[in-house]
Amino acid sequence: GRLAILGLGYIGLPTAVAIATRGIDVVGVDTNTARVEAVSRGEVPFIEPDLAVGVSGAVAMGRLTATTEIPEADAFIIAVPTPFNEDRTADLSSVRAAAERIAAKLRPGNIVVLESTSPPGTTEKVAGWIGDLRPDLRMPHDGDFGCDIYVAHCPERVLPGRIMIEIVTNDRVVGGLTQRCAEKAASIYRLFAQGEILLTDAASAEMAKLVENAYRDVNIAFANELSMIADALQIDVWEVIRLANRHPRVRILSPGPGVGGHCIPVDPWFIVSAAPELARLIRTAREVNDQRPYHVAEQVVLKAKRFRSPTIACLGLTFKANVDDVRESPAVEVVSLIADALPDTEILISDPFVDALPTKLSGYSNLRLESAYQAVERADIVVLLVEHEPFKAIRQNRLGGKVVYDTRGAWR
Ligand code: SAJ
Repeated sequence: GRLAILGLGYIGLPTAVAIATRGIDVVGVDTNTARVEAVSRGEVPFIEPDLAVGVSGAVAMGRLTATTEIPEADAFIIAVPTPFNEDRTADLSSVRAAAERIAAKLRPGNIVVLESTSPPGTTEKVAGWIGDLRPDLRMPHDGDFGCDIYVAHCPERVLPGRIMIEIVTNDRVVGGLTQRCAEKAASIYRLFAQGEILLTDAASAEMAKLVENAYRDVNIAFANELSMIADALQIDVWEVIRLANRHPRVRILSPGPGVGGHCIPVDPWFIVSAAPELARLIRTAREVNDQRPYHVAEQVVLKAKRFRSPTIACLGLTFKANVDDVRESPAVEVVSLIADALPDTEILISDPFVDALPTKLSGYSNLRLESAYQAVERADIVVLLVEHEPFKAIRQNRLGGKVVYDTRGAWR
């Protein structure tokens, strides 16, 4: 058998490796030629533990190839991004383009799985888009007498930084447009998933994925709100959380400078736009978390006002610890807000996972990337934005005499 995966990103590439490693021929398809060339050479275009060795191995064995063209295959997995539009509805253009490109190559018996996080009803739409282009094929919605193409949703749910582990160990939800579609799609995941495979309908699978991320968002918002309340009451939020978490049924997450990544800040909006009147808590959580960078930047500016010409060190730029991903990073947002508010203040930025300033920060003349050592050494104010492992190891005596703002509670 041969499997095609559309999208060689954080989900598509690890999935390709997981399946290729099981002895299946996998063709990775991406519209980005640079990425296709990198993968063809056995290289990984981003940092993720254990992925590099997986890709180079799978390519060397000849099990994984990459191309910009859709091949013929027995099964197709769509793992392209689903960003959101200005009005916070899902932008399905990449999913649609992928479905339409697959359509031309489909043969009876093929399986199409959507892995991209999508609003309820998207899997149905995928089948519709394909059906429109291929009236010769019976699609799942065409009736009760079986179909030629099996369409299902199997949302990815791996955690960046732990993708190669979780892709194998996580339970998987497989939602089919029909029961048979779910069973067919499940057969792909049985190849490599060691967790349980849970069969359901497509809309439930779509919703389950959104709910997982909304759940986390709401819980982080709870912690972030607590942090602001505690600050106002001059109580140490970390101490409060540490104590409350000793209750057998309480598990409060950590406050931070905001919620980043391309999933948690986006997915809850798909629920809000599906049920705007009802999704009140979910919407508010989003707003609380989106507001966090402003609050953190404001606190830093207040601290800076105590100095005549302070130097500020901002440690961390990525969206969370120990990854190299700066997209939708609240740390980047905080830095740009501080730089806007204090245009004459020297701001030293350090991040062991980042070697150039992200575009959003490249226009400021008062920003500079530095080693953590230099940044801390020279700063009057040290702001910890991401609890990267090397930052946690910074010795407390090096922070002595400086104003320290630890947004992650890592130096407690
Ligand atoms: N964060 C906090 N406090 C916390 C936990 C996280 O401020 O206590 C922040 C992080 O710093 C980061 C953001 O939240 O900015 C999100 O980080 P994360 O580690 O919670 O999640 P992601 O975005 O890396 O991955 C999530 C995961 N979803 C859940 O845990 C429910 C992952 O399993 C999903 O596959 C992924 O989204 C996705 O792609 O949807």
